Amino acid sequence: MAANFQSWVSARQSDFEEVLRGILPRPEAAPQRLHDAMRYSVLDGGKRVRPLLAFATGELAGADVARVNIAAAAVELIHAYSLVHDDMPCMDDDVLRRGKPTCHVQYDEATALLVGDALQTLAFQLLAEHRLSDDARRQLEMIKLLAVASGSRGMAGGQAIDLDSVGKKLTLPELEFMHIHKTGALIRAAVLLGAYCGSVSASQLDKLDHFGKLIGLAFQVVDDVLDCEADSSTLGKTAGKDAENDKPTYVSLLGIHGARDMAKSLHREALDTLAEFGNSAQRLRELADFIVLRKF
Ligand code: GRG
Repeated sequence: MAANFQSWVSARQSDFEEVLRGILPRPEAAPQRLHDAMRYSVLDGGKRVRPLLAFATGELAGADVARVNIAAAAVELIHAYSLVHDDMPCMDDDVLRRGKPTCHVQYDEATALLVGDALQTLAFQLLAEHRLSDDARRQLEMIKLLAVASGSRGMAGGQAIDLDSVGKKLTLPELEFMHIHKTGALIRAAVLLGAYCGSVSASQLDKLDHFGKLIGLAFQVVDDVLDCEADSSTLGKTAGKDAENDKPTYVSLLGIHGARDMAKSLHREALDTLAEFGNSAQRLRELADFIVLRKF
């Protein structure tokens, strides 16, 4: 990672951590256990890939960083809720997340369920109570965008297909459909929300949307490869779960080399969609490189 990019990432991550600390309910406020568990599940962990994408498109679109902070926080809260629920016994039943015991292990199942519910509603509260665009209709579009990306036509729908696919053989288009929804929809939303906080033309928005779709899929292909190749301490979550759960993945369908090749070609295509942006898309290019070349 180039030094300049590394310092941009570190600065954005540490500023964003403070933003999240300020947004989440204070741990001493009632109900304390729920608030404590919400903070446990969101703070001090995660790569913050989705917020970083929103910051990069926000910079490209000349957005006010205070606005992007709120949009990025909304996406990250939805992401954190999805991880808490995904780890529960009724779904993936996992004990390790971000290098710590999962929420239901550290607290209890009912609390984990409520943490997810409360993080999700807090995300939409943020989008409704802060001004994110000078155009009120644009702000409503942003709320709808995140709702669709998170709901049954987005992440929750992808998760439903995922749960249903255990032990089944999916074709490549079926696997792609699942992941475009389960993982890709929120990544795409992060890219677009950052841009919506600023100003871009309709054709630039189309290009960013396409970039978000490609890099969201690349993220998942790499996730499948890492699940096979990396160990649990590097990942901060249990490695090898996909094979253990007999889940169809890019690796089970294409083999490790095929999956790596697919990630490379999605990466190339994603970079191509940014060609017209010149230097203003440099951070997005670097994030695309990070997403594809990451080791955790
Ligand atoms: C429960 C509605 C609902 C959805 C869950 C996102 C998801 C859907 C499940 C997570 C399971 C999983 C491992 C998905 C693969 C890709 C993914 C989202 C990985 C985790 O994201 P990272 O690597 O995590 O960005 P950090 O911890 O860095 O934020």
